[in-house]
Amino acid sequence: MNFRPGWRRWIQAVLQPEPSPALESALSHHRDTLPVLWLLGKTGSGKSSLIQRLTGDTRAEIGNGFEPCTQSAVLYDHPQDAPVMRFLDTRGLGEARYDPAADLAAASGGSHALLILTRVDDPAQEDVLSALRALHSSDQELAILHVHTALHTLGPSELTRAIDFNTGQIATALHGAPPTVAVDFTDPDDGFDDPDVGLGELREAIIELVPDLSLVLSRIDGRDREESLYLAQRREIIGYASAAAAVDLVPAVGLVAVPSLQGKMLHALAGRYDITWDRRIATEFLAALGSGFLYRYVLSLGSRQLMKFIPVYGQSAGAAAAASISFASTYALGRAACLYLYRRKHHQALDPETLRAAFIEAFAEQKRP
Ligand SMILES: Nc1nc2c(ncn2[C@@H]2O[C@H](COP(=O)(O)OP(=O)(O)O)[C@@H](O)[C@H]2O)c(=O)[nH]1
Ligand SMILES: [Mg+2]
Repeated sequence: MNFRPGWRRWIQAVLQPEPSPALESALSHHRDTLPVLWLLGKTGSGKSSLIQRLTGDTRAEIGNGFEPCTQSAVLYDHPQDAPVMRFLDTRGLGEARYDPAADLAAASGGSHALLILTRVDDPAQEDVLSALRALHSSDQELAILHVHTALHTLGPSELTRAIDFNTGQIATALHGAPPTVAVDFTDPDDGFDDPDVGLGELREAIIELVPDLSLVLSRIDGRDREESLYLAQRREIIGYASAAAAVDLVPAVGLVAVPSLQGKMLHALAGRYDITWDRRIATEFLAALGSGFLYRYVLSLGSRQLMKFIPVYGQSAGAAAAASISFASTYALGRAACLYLYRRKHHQALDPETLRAAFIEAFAEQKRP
């Protein structure tokens, strides 16, 4: 006998997420509100490399996961299945017959920040400059960062001059000097001490432009192997959590949308640990947390009394969504699942107290001071 209202339906939706057109449409709307970083630079300036280093995702190089946006611009969701941000890669700049008008219109409308990429060994930036002049005269308000790439291609004596030259050209076109960072993303086989020169500064500069991205771009090192593996899944967990918070605001989507997303997340996470998420494992995981615990933290309306522990997911998700219990509970469920899956994969025991502690720590983690 179970006296907890909604429990059975919640469990059912977690165990067997149902495809729903209303959910899909809410998710697609949510995607459209995510922060977009627009990359503008000539072909070969390092746009794909930059996406790859920021996301750790090799798809950027291969070209999978791109969704055509205009004839030459592509949108790239990261992480692919539960995105927290999008990149708009305008390709073809600097190539013959490329007309940037459509890309400029698409990019300047929906972007939260513009990253201009120039190679230090390439002073011929006329195509970038004319795009920027067009942007300037369109009166678009856009946060801008100028990224100098391929540092090691010049020796120290030429480097400063080259950087100053490109910095000056860009500032003139924009009628103002944007902040700059310099990077060198080299192939580890190239033998440089640091194949990711400037990556930390780049992350910081982007967070400065788009504070919403601090939760996803900040780098945290794991204290042990288990935590490092969890941190590798964290962006995807945040993606599901913010999607859950967003769909929670859409009454028509119904009460099963959030548990369906939570179920999908658990399924996806299990795959990352090479574990097949089936009914038996799911039930075992939920049983380890305990129905009373889950009821209190995940599904009870009364859990809204825990609001003071709720993380705030930036401005873009909207104040109401940020205040949603759905974000915190989905996030914490993801964290607990990673611990559970890790221990299971390595045939290590896990007592319910430790599992619940991981859940509660994640739940409280984002609490603002
Ligand atoms: N040395 C160096 N090479 C880079 C850097 N960024 C990109 N490259 C190389 O330049 C080439 C073009 O880079 P890619 O990221 O595909 O440029 P995209 O056309 O703007 O997407 C590739 O061979 C990269 O390995 C960099 O910062 N330093
Ligand atoms: Mg590219």
